[in-house]
Formats: sequence, structure tokens, C-alpha cells
Amino acid sequence: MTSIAALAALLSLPLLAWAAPARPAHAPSPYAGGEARPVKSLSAAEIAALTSGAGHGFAKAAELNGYPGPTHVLELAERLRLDRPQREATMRLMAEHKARARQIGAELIAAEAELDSLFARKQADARRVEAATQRVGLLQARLRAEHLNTHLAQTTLLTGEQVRRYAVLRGYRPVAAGAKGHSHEHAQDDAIGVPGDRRRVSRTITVDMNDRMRFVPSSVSVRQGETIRFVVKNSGQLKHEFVLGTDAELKEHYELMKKFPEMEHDEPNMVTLAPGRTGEVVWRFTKAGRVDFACLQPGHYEGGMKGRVAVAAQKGGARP
Ligand SMILES: [Cu+2]
Repeated sequence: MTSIAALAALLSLPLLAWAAPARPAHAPSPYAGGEARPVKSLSAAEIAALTSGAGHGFAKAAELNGYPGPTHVLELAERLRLDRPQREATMRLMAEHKARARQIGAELIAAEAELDSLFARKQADARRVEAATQRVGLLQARLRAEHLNTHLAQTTLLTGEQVRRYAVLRGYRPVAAGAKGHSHEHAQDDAIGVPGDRRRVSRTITVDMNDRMRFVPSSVSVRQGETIRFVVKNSGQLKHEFVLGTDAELKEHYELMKKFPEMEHDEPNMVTLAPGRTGEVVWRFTKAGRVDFACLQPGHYEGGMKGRVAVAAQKGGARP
């Protein structure tokens, strides 16, 4: 009874008195600082992304419904077993897509600047605002379509098997009926293992990255079937990354990074870290043997920023 009485007393207090932290009478607007931007509605990062033709989630409807995009297909080229014509066609698609996306991105920035200047010059009226926002909306739609259509085109370049494999390698769970079993079966034949389940981590291994282009430790031992949580720390002053792969994959990926330096670069088997940052890769090692890791930042790979994971065979053969 006493606790109920205490609760009742508590509830009768004016809630706001303790729910709201002390704040200045005139809190600054969350937009404060934005008034100094050249285009008020776009941040520097948004302008950079539009200028470089970056995806920025425009293609989610395709990507997450089983339509792969060229960036990640190229990153996974080795593991998807792309043949030479597929590789070449994908490179072409990527280059053409980037060119179009950059063009539309530039037009979109210009349209936002136009809208901005209506207000900056105090020349905004309902008619002009209507026209300027329509133009912005149209270009946003075009850009989104450009990304989505590129995923459509990419999918026609792949086999059904490669499309399924892509989903597994990207860490997506199978959604379609009948896909059950596939991810398992393909996961097993993957050379380096599969994205790990955070709830089933067997061990945590800490890896440090430094500006002497070294991983510490650079050699790690695990057992087949183990799910390892790599806690990766960048203790240098440069950007570094930890990417798991076969030696051949890492080499190829590094060449790709040199060719498309602005490439978005994010997969379950890697983490890219700014100086001082810490990140994680959760990975399940399904095959005995050797898995390599490397930093694919320009010059780092060649500078010897590499390491290896020795995967010891599990007694009695592979357990699923
Ligand atoms: Cu590095």
C-alpha cells in the first residue's frame, strides 16, 4: 500500500517540473548555423554527395528487394564469381550511372540555390516558390529513378544465383518464400565466412590500426564455426580500415578503390574508421584455412597494412 501511495504522490506532481531539463528561456533553433550555408537547405556533406553522384539511400527500394547495385557488385566481384564480360559490363554501367547521377546532382544543387535566392533576394512569392519547388522535386525524382534503374540494369547482368549470393554476402536475410535453405547452403561455400550474428558471438578480438601501416595484432587464430567480434580501433591520425577477404579479393578491391575513390565502401566484412574512432566487424568463420585482412586506403595496402586469420579446422569436420 505504501508504495502505491508513494506512486500516487509522485504522479500528482506537476510532471513537467522534473521531466524537462533546465533550458535557457530562448533555446537556439536546431537550424542555427545553417544561415551561413551557401544553399540553406543543403549541408556541405549533402552537396558533396550530390556532386560525387553518391547513392545516399536512393536505391533502397531496389537494394532491399533483391536488386543489386553496381558498387557493391564490384566490391564483391570475386565472391560473386563474375566472369569477365559481367565485370566489364558492370564497370561500364557504374561509370555511366555515376556520370548521369553527377549531372542530375549538379542540376539539383542549382535548383536548390535558385529557390534559396528567391528568399535571399526577397523576391519570393507563392507563384515563384511553387515553380522552384516543383523543379527541385522533379530533379529529386529523376535522381532517385537514376539510382533505382541502375539496380534494375545491374540485375539483368547477373544470374539468379549471383543475385541470391549477393543478398547473403550483404547480410540480408532471405525474404522470399523458397529462399530458405539457400542462404545456408551458399554461406557454407563462401571462402571467408559469413556476416556473424551479434547474439552468437563466441569471442571478442581487439585489433589496433596505426599510421605505421600496421595492424596489431597482424595475426589472429580462430576455430572454424566461431563468431568473432572484432573491435577495431584507429589509433592513428589517418583514416584506416579493416577489411576481411581472400588475398585475391583484397587485391582486386584495392584496385577498384583506386579507380573509383569516391566509392561508397561499406560491407559487413569491413569497417572504415576516422582517426581515434573504434568500430566493429562481427564475422563467422565457416571454413578452415586462411582469411586475410587489409586496409584498402590508398597507399596503405601497398605499405603492408595487412594481416591474417588462421582458421583451425573443427574436430569431426565442419559443423553448420
Ligand atoms: Cu590504413
